[in-house]
Amino acid sequence: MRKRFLGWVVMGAFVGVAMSIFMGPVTAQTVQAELKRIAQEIYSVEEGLADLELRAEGATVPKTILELEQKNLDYEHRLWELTANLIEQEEIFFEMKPELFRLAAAGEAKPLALLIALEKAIAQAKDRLAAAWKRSAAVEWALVSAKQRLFASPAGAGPGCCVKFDPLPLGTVYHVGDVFADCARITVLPFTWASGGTTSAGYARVVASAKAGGSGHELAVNNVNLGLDFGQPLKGLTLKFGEYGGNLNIEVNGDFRNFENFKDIDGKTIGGVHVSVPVGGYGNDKGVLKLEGEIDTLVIGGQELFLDDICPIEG
Ligand SMILES: [Ca+2]
Ligand SMILES: [Ca+2]
Repeated sequence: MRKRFLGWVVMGAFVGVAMSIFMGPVTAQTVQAELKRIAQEIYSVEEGLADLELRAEGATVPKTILELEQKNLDYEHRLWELTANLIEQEEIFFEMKPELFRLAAAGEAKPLALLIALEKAIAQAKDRLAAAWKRSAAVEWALVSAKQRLFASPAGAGPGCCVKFDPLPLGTVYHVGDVFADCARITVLPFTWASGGTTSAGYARVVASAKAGGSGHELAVNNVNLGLDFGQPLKGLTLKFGEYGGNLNIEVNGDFRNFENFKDIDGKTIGGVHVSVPVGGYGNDKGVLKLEGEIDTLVIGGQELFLDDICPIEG
């Protein structure tokens, strides 16, 4: 009697499950549709991450790096949510499985097709999830490289090291906020016009135009300043310039000057450092700038300025 009763209960349960699978509020088809939606969302997250990876590879500014890190974190949160959604659907599907198995074993085509389709949908969603997480990791690696580039100790720093711009790829353009290293760490900064107004719209470009009087590559400085950090205070430095128009900026140890031609600062003391211009400096010419005295910080820039061979004075 007990056995028979149990049989009815089991049978009733089967009917109930069968009802819910094909007709109830949560059907296998609902699960299938939900899995499809989850997979599509994961795919769009992965696309967003692919875009993020490209941007991370080109990141040069701390602000951008932090923004990209925040975006990556947002995408990670979304992936966790989608993972939770996926597991939830998997659990609902798991409840249906015994009945689908039974119906499939009984030779019914539709439950078998559903069973296989749902298993496939889950596997595909997991594949996509794995690809998206891998992409998120790739963003992370690209950001690690960006930070290493940003904070690299200046290449070749040390005695006898000059900024020659020769190792920098020809045509590279740097904007305000960019940092690059060639012997010194060089930060691109806003420029102040003769009027006193400032601009952050300028750039510096690696060229080979032989306008500064050095050799190989030189830097064309167009309405930006360059902050030069040799990693230690200097006893002075010399640099070669070509100055073909507009005004110039120099700031030595925090002492800022805005002037027309290098000759204007010849013989002056700026930030406790003696300035001389032994060659050129009259505007529209090549020349040499010499700074003698302890330099802790140095910023220099112009409008149509070319720089090469920025060399610390040794000894
Ligand atoms: Ca050079
Ligand atoms: Ca000038």
